[in-house]
Amino acid sequence: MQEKINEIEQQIDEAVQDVQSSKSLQEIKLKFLGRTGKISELMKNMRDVPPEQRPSMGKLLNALRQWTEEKFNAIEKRLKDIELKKRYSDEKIDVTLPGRAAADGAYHPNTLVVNELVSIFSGMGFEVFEGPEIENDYYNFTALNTPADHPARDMQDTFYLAPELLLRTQTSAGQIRVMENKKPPIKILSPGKVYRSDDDATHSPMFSQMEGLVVDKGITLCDLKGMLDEFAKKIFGEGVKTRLRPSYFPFTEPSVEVDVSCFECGGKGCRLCKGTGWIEVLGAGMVNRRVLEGCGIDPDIYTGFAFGMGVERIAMLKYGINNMKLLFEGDTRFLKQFKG
Ligand code: 2U9
Repeated sequence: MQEKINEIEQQIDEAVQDVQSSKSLQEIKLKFLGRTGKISELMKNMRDVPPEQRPSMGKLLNALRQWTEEKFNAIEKRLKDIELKKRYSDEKIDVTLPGRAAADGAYHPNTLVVNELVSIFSGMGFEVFEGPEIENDYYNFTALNTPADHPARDMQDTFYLAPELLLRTQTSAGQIRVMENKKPPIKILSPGKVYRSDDDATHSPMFSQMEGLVVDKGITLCDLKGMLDEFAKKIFGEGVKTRLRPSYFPFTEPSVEVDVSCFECGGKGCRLCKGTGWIEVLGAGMVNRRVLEGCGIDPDIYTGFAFGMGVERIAMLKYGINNMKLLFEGDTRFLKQFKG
């Protein structure tokens, strides 16, 4: 038996001589200490040993097992230390390197303008109302005093989805629903996308509008002018004045176009205002009495004013953007210039 033990000890010494990793050590360990390993086999053979020899044999085998376990443990510890050191050096990170900054986004100029407009008009008591982008003919045209033979209904201007269904051409369509459902006083602001079959250097088939509507007893054009003065100062600067020029819209009567004095040259005339000292920014007017009537509001008791503007136009003026297409292309080189 002693011979066998010596032989196994020698085999173990040889097997672990060149072991390089704790994984291969584990494989060697199994060969000797595993359930079917050499030492375990010897232990199983104890059954065949005469009873009087068992205690001394058992001692020898236990000593062999202990010697083997200690040997493997010592080698395993040494290999694990080496492996850990290697991992530390392989996975070393230089904590003094400057951090990689997270790329932060920027608001689109349209969003900046919409947020500013909502803030200005909320401050004046307007509530935001958003209607649907798919409208029917009644809300988009008929209720806005735009009869069936009106050129604005032309297939060339409007995207029809079905004979009665279309992409709204103005956000006023939604405001009709408010007037149908709510008694004055009404004071609402309607931001949103609108669609027109138009596509050239200054028109896009989809653009953003901001419309407002005020209906109450005794509302006059003076109220409109006063509110516009306030609005112009807030969005373009304190020194800015407004002027109204007569115009025509089917849904307002009288209708006006609103200019602001040029905030670039102070009104003396420059490239921005094309030498006129004035810049057109929006359309407005007193709500046509037929529109009020159609919504069940008595125009002899109530009057109202309404206004509408193109958000892209305001953004271009405010930020000096000379090409409208930049607002639709999503080019990050352009967009990142608007970081707050
Ligand atoms: C209701 C009744 C009337 C909204 C108005 C304008 C004048 C106007 C244009 C500006 C540039 C549209 O984006 S644009 O092409 N809009 O000039 N909009 S009055 O009038 C209304 C609104 C709601 C019930």
